[in-house]
This record gives sequence, structure tokens and C-alpha cells, in this order.
Amino acid sequence: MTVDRHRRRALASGAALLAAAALGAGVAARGAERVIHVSARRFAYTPNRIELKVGEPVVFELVTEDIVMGFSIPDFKMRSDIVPGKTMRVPLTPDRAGTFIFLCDIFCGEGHENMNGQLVVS
Ligand SMILES: [Cu+2]
Repeated sequence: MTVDRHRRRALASGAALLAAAALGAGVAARGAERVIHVSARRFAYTPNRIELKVGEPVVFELVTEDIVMGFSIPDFKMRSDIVPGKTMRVPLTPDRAGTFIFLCDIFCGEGHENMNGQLVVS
């Protein structure tokens, strides 16, 4: 009787552990990429300097505070529109180190040509 109860409890906690492990694995898989939040507005990005590691997968989450903007990293052939009211998700795994430019590639007004930032990969 007593043994039975113990065994049942052991089984129950074992099942709970398995469930927790499965849940943990799921979270780890989903959270594999670091998320880099970038907010754009006329005529700047916040942040305007982003540090990444070679080979580390990240996902840019891009929003605009005013009008349609672009987000382009020509050296990595990566770009996206940034549409008001939406969060654009763009993956990147930098394959080499260096300092690169990211910039707006959709004309957005007088300060457009200077709308850029630095991507530092080490
Ligand atoms: Cu622009």
C-alpha cells in the first residue's frame, strides 16, 4: 500500500520532469537566435550600432515609428522594408568579421542619405 503510493508519486514526478524537459527543449529551439530589436524613424535607427558574433544566428526585429523605411546590410545581401504597424523579422548569421554599414534604402526625406548605422561583427 505504502510502496504503491510511493511508486505512483515517483512515476508522477518522473512524468513531470519529462514534460519540463520537453518544454525546455522547445523553448531552447525557439530561442536559438538572439533577437536584435531595431527601431527606425526619420532619419535614424535605434540602436545605430549593433554588435554581432561571427556564426551567431540572430533575428532582426524591425519596426518603424513613422513612415515606410528600409533596412539594408549590403555586405550580407540582406534587406527588408519596414512597414508601419508591423514587426519585420529578418534572420542573419554573419559569416565574417568586420565593420559594416546598415542603411535605409527607401527614400524617406531630406535626411535619408545619412540614415545609417554600424554593424560590428567580431
Ligand atoms: Cu530612407
